Amino acid sequence: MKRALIILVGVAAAIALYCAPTAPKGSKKSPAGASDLAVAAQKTYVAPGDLDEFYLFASGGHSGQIYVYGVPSMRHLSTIPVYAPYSATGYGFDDETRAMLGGLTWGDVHHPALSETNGDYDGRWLFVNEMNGRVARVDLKDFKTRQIFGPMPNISGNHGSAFVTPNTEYSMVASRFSIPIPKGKSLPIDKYATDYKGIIAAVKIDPKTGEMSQGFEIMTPPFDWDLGDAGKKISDGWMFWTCYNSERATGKLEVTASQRDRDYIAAVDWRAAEKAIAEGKGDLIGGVKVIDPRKVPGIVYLMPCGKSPHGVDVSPDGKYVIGSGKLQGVTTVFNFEKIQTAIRNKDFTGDEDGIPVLKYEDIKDAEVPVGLGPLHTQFGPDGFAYTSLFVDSAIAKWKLGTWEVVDKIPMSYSIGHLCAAEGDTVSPKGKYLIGLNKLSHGRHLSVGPSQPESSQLVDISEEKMKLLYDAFTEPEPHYAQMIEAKKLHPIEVYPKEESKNPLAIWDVKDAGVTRAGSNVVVKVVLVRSTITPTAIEVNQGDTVKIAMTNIEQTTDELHGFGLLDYNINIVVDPGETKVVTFKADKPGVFPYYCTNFCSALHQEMQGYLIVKGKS
Ligand code: K7E
Ligand code: CUA
Repeated sequence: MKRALIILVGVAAAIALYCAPTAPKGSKKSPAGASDLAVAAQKTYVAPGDLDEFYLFASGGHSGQIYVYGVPSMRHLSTIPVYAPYSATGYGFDDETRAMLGGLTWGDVHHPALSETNGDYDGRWLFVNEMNGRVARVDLKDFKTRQIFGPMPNISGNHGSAFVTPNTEYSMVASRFSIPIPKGKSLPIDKYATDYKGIIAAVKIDPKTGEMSQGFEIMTPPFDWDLGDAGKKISDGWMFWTCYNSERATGKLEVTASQRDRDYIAAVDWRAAEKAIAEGKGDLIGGVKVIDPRKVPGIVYLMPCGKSPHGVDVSPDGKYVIGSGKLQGVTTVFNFEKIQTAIRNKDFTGDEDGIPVLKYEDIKDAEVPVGLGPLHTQFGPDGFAYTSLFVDSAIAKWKLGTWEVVDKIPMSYSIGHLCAAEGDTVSPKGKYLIGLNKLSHGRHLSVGPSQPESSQLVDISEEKMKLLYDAFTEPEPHYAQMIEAKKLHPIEVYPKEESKNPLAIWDVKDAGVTRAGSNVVVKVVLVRSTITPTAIEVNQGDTVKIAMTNIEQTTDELHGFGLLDYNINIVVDPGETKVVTFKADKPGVFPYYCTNFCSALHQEMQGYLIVKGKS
């Protein structure tokens, strides 16, 4: 802060001296920095009609959504609704997406995870967790949420996910909150240390379709599991998660859960867990097979780590596991081979409910003096690591192997996660790094008390990191994934030949109402510039199912169906069919109209639902 002030004062003086007549009021430009600003502008300028080099998929936190940006322009391209209704795309209004949301209308999204093949992003799916025990899959063919799996049994506060393994075998999950299991059982809080349980779990992913299903669960002491990362290359087959509150405390955790000097990183041999489950070694709890490490040893180990760690990150070669106490001034580099040796030699200092504890000194390679408040680490292509420092509000760049800190750049302000181009894969792309900051105050036009978050684009192509751009993003940017744009090939139209919905129709001649008792099915065609039929008559009390097909096969020709007073808002992409079912319980005449501006006669695209009263 002090340094920022000094710079500001210096800059103000420079403006006054040299460019008072030309600099816009409040400009922070200085003649000395001008060339840098010009370079930064050039590096981030994507000319009209040109395309960005990377996609950024950013967590939308408790908005429940994923935001898509182009990098380096940092332009917001689209919002992918996942856990909350989104009227812009009609998400959560039609039968299918409403069923997927399952009655919940919010989710707290934390960690998006792109699917991987051999540890590299393959551009097929994006998985993302939310706190209410769920993981969702977005298909990157059409950028649509296709599955929401969960809420999973026994898991409360699904923070430690949706990290995928190097060949997308699993999306890994860990509970932040411990509860008595199965869910639904209640026990007094003074039983917390002994009878409440944490859970580590794996969601199985079908390699062809991406469909998720229940994998396995492992019971743990009531630690608060925080974040994870899958091993890769030599550490493939292992999964790592940090935890705080190894004190098993309750109440004011900022005090009670900070008693010990160290918490843990769990090292989980997930192939061994898979095998144990296949051999029938799990206990059925809450409808799922759960491994109790007391009965099934050899699956989980605990690595002591600085107090209350947050992120844990595995280097691209899989050799190093990096994690640290979030109030420390150093980050610890653990050596995977040393971890394996210690496990083989049974070099343990004790156990936690049957889970062996390794010796810190035996498994660590280095403590890197990155600065205060290390949270998360990402990687470049050249052996450099980048660690976010919350307390210092900065990013530290350091070298793997020599453990030398070579550069630091301030972040405005209070960085949490950071995201480098493919920076958590086996082959990071370098070039860009984005600081996902918690505070933005004073760096944008004020928008009142609800301030946006700030995401700052940093150039990492040279020795020194350079700030390129400030972008302002929706809450809450916990984590993001940046992938080369050339890896994605989204479709822009659903081809008519692939239409599978039995209620789809492709000719206005087939549109109309059919009735079976009080069940009414309405087949609707949406095409420029008519909604056919233009009037629908039903009786009060009917169950009405409207199936609408947008028969356009042209990019960008979306149509909407807004039905006033019935809270129905559907958007149908070209070639898509959407179905909405509702009870026509209100008599009267209700206009429906196209909500997406589609043609010169868009305004004419309207009709009437007539609900005849009972008497
Ligand atoms: Cu915000 Cu990964 Cu949920 Cu760190 S988490 S900052
Ligand atoms: Cu269709 Cu506007």
